[in-house]
Amino acid sequence: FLLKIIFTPELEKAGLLNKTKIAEGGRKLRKNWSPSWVVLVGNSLVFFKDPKSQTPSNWKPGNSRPESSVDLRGAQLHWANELSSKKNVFKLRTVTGNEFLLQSETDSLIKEWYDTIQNVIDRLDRE
Ligand code: I3P
Repeated sequence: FLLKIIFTPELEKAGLLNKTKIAEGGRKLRKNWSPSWVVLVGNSLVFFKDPKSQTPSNWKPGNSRPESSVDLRGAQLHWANELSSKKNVFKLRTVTGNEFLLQSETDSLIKEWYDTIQNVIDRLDRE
Protein backbone atom coordinates (compact mmCIF):
# COMPACT_ATOMS: atom_id res chain seq x y z
CA PHE A 1 0.00 0.00 0.00
CA LEU A 2 2.77 2.45 0.91
CA LEU A 3 4.69 1.70 -2.25
CA LYS A 4 1.49 2.36 -4.14
CA ILE A 5 1.18 5.75 -2.46
CA ILE A 6 4.78 6.72 -3.10
CA PHE A 7 4.83 5.85 -6.77
CA THR A 8 1.29 6.76 -7.63
CA PRO A 9 0.77 9.67 -10.01
CA GLU A 10 -2.44 10.39 -8.12
CA LEU A 11 -0.64 11.58 -4.99
CA GLU A 12 -2.03 15.08 -4.50
CA LYS A 13 -0.77 16.16 -1.12
CA ALA A 14 0.81 14.94 2.11
CA GLY A 15 1.50 16.61 5.43
CA LEU A 16 1.00 16.83 9.15
CA LEU A 17 -2.34 18.06 10.53
CA ASN A 18 -4.09 17.84 13.86
CA LYS A 19 -7.01 15.48 13.61
CA THR A 20 -9.92 14.30 15.69
CA LYS A 21 -12.84 12.11 14.75
CA ILE A 22 -16.08 13.55 16.13
CA ALA A 23 -18.70 11.17 14.73
CA GLU A 24 -18.88 7.56 13.56
CA GLY A 25 -21.85 6.60 11.43
CA GLY A 26 -23.67 9.70 12.64
CA ARG A 27 -23.04 8.89 16.30
CA LYS A 28 -21.16 11.59 18.19
CA LEU A 29 -17.74 10.71 19.60
CA ARG A 30 -15.65 12.35 22.27
CA LYS A 31 -12.93 14.55 20.78
CA ASN A 32 -9.38 13.25 20.94
CA TRP A 33 -7.03 15.55 19.04
CA SER A 34 -3.71 14.14 17.86
CA PRO A 35 -1.17 14.90 15.16
CA SER A 36 -1.75 12.81 12.07
CA TRP A 37 0.18 12.32 8.88
CA VAL A 38 -2.40 12.97 6.15
CA VAL A 39 -2.02 11.78 2.57
CA LEU A 40 -4.45 12.73 -0.20
CA VAL A 41 -4.21 10.11 -2.89
CA GLY A 42 -6.74 9.46 -5.63
CA ASN A 43 -10.22 9.53 -4.11
CA SER A 44 -9.03 8.92 -0.56
CA LEU A 45 -7.70 10.80 2.40
CA VAL A 46 -5.42 8.41 4.29
CA PHE A 47 -4.37 8.95 7.90
CA PHE A 48 -1.19 7.65 9.49
CA LYS A 49 -0.28 7.81 13.14
CA ASP A 50 2.45 10.34 13.69
CA PRO A 51 5.29 8.46 15.42
CA LYS A 52 7.48 11.53 15.87
CA SER A 53 7.30 14.93 14.33
CA GLN A 54 7.52 14.08 10.69
CA THR A 55 7.83 16.59 7.91
CA PRO A 56 7.19 16.06 4.20
CA SER A 57 10.94 16.17 3.53
CA ASN A 58 11.98 13.48 6.01
CA TRP A 59 8.98 11.17 5.79
CA LYS A 60 9.94 7.55 5.19
CA PRO A 61 7.41 4.80 4.75
CA GLY A 62 9.28 2.54 7.22
CA ASN A 63 6.85 0.21 8.89
CA SER A 64 4.04 2.73 9.25
CA ARG A 65 0.61 1.49 8.30
CA PRO A 66 -2.44 3.60 7.57
CA GLU A 67 -4.56 4.17 10.65
CA SER A 68 -7.66 4.82 8.61
CA SER A 69 -8.79 6.02 5.24
CA VAL A 70 -11.69 8.17 4.09
CA ASP A 71 -13.50 7.91 0.75
CA LEU A 72 -14.04 11.45 -0.50
CA ARG A 73 -16.83 10.56 -2.94
CA GLY A 74 -19.94 12.45 -1.79
CA ALA A 75 -18.10 13.92 1.19
CA GLN A 76 -18.80 17.41 2.51
CA LEU A 77 -16.27 19.97 3.64
CA HIS A 78 -17.01 23.01 5.83
CA TRP A 79 -14.99 25.51 7.81
CA ALA A 80 -15.92 24.76 11.40
CA ASN A 81 -14.21 27.20 13.75
CA GLU A 82 -17.35 27.19 15.89
CA LEU A 83 -16.74 23.50 16.69
CA SER A 84 -13.44 24.07 18.44
CA SER A 85 -11.47 26.48 20.58
CA LYS A 86 -8.61 25.98 18.08
CA LYS A 87 -8.17 28.17 15.02
CA ASN A 88 -8.12 26.99 11.39
CA VAL A 89 -10.51 24.06 11.79
CA PHE A 90 -12.53 22.38 9.07
CA LYS A 91 -14.95 19.48 9.20
CA LEU A 92 -15.01 16.61 6.75
CA ARG A 93 -18.17 14.51 6.65
CA THR A 94 -18.29 11.26 4.68
CA VAL A 95 -21.40 9.74 3.07
CA THR A 96 -21.28 7.09 5.81
CA GLY A 97 -21.67 9.75 8.52
CA ASN A 98 -18.12 9.77 9.79
CA GLU A 99 -16.99 13.25 10.79
CA PHE A 100 -13.45 14.49 11.25
CA LEU A 101 -12.03 17.83 12.29
CA LEU A 102 -8.68 18.79 10.79
CA GLN A 103 -6.61 21.71 12.04
CA SER A 104 -3.32 23.50 11.56
CA GLU A 105 -1.81 26.52 13.27
CA THR A 106 -0.59 27.69 9.85
CA ASP A 107 -3.27 29.66 7.99
CA SER A 108 -1.85 29.12 4.48
CA LEU A 109 -1.36 25.41 5.04
CA ILE A 110 -4.92 24.69 6.19
CA LYS A 111 -6.28 26.78 3.32
CA GLU A 112 -4.28 24.69 0.84
CA TRP A 113 -5.60 21.47 2.35
CA TYR A 114 -9.17 22.76 2.29
CA ASP A 115 -8.93 23.82 -1.36
CA THR A 116 -7.20 20.63 -2.49
CA ILE A 117 -9.71 18.33 -0.76
CA GLN A 118 -12.63 20.42 -2.07
CA ASN A 119 -11.23 20.11 -5.61
CA VAL A 120 -11.16 16.33 -5.31
CA ILE A 121 -14.73 16.26 -3.94
CA ASP A 122 -15.90 18.52 -6.81
CA ARG A 123 -14.16 16.32 -9.38
CA LEU A 124 -15.82 13.20 -7.96
CA ASP A 125 -19.22 14.96 -7.94
CA ARG A 126 -18.86 15.60 -11.67
CA GLU A 127 -17.99 11.99 -12.51
C1 I3P B 1 -11.93 18.14 25.37
C2 I3P B 1 -10.56 18.60 24.92
C3 I3P B 1 -10.61 19.11 23.48
C4 I3P B 1 -11.67 20.18 23.33
C5 I3P B 1 -13.02 19.73 23.81
C6 I3P B 1 -12.97 19.22 25.24
O1 I3P B 1 -11.85 17.75 26.72
O2 I3P B 1 -10.10 19.64 25.74
O3 I3P B 1 -9.33 19.59 23.12
O4 I3P B 1 -11.78 20.48 21.96
O5 I3P B 1 -13.90 20.81 23.72
O6 I3P B 1 -14.23 18.71 25.61
P1 I3P B 1 -11.48 16.24 27.15
O7 I3P B 1 -10.02 16.05 26.85
O8 I3P B 1 -11.77 16.22 28.59
O9 I3P B 1 -12.35 15.32 26.35
P2 I3P B 1 -11.11 21.72 21.23
O10 I3P B 1 -9.63 21.67 21.51
O11 I3P B 1 -11.43 21.48 19.78
O12 I3P B 1 -11.77 22.96 21.73
P3 I3P B 1 -15.45 20.73 23.28
O13 I3P B 1 -16.11 19.82 24.27
O14 I3P B 1 -15.92 22.14 23.38
O15 I3P B 1 -15.51 20.21 21.91
